[in-house]
Amino acid sequence: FLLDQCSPHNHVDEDDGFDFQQGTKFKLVVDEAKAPRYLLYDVNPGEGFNLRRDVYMRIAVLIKSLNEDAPWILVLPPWSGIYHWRSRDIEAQNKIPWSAFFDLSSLRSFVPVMEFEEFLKISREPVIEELYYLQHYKEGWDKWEEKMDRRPCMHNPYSYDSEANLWRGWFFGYDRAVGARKLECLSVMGHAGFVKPFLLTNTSARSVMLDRAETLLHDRYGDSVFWQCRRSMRFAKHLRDIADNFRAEYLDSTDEGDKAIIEEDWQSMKRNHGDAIGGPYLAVHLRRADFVRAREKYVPSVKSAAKQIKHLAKQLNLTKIFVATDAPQTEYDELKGYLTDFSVYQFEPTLEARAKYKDGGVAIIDQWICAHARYFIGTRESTFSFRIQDEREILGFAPETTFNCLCKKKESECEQPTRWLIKY
Ligand code: GFB
Repeated sequence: FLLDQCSPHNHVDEDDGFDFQQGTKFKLVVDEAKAPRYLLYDVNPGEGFNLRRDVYMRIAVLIKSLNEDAPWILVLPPWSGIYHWRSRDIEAQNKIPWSAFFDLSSLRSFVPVMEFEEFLKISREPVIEELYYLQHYKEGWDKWEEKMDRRPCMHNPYSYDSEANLWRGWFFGYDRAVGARKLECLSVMGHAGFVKPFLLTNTSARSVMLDRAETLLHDRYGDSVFWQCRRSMRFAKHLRDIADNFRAEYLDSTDEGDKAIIEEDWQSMKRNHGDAIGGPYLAVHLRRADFVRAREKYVPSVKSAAKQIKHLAKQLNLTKIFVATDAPQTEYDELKGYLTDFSVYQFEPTLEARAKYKDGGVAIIDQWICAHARYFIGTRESTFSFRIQDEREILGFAPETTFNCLCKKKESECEQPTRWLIKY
């Protein structure tokens, strides 16, 4: 049983609150009959930051629904071994808590969440009771229907440690410091909410982990609950502050001037399209690196991207261009070389800043700057660009300034992003 603090009666105690980041106190309310259960999850190891944010939303919406019946807490998977976070000149980027990137009190006003370290602290032993490895159906499918079955594992990255009687595996980079008591593979085809009855009735384990949680789909992509969850995913204040200072210093962009004021509480922030006008710059998200190969059909050459950017900046009468990119320096220099008529900016952190905020923090700073531009153009099919688009919806930009992507070639038109408009 995981909760040491469990007492026989309802119990709310300031002093028993666990200390989270920035002095936030988490009040643990324990009712023995209804002691909370813990849901953990992980995602396919190769996936990037913004795809992982998307999976968080699927699971957070599931947690919200579970809490209508019984108290469940979402244990946030630490950030470890993320494929794209490769800066070699800083310390290994492992076991990073969510508070490094997100405002936890804001997440908590949607659903109860806790860091994995907090979960370990309140656990008697570093053990997850039940682990379900989600997989597709071996035989594939002809007709889509929601279903779930216990099946032999088609691929099993865990191994059994018979001395400890535990399943060992990656566990967010904690490896052998953590184990699972039981492991099963579940073939599943369905929305995240579909596993709710299973969690409520087929298992009574105090802690349950779903690995390969990206197998589950969004319950209702784009509805008002989806947007509540998305609005609650505020970036950590220390990262927003850095981006805001950069905007003010180089891009003549302030919240007041841009008509993009942030309310303290996301729940009271409601904007109409066109309320925000943004700072006087064009922001571009130019996804390169592995995307050049993975999305060869869509990603333009640097030269072609420059042509499109130039054309757009002229059309919009904007002289400043902010570029967020994962391109190597040589490609960025090439791009700048084509844009000599404009002032081109990139957020270039010092080594010290990168060591402190990590590649993930720098990516967030880039996203936040892009979110405040008068006009944004991103890379087709990149979830990094999608998350900037959502941010602009939350701030109240006109959709035509947001849902734009570069085409393979300047000369050919291409499909533009779906306009997933905010719903309150
Ligand atoms: O965020 P993400 O899932 O977006 O993964 P995609 C891309 C990662 O690359 C980001 C870095 O999380 C950043 O770490 N990155 C990309 C950037 N663009 C920028 C940028 O403008 N600025 C900074 N600072 N960093 C999918 C991946 O990526 O692409 C999949 O999730 C796979 O795993 C696929 O790799 C090909 O949706 O673009």
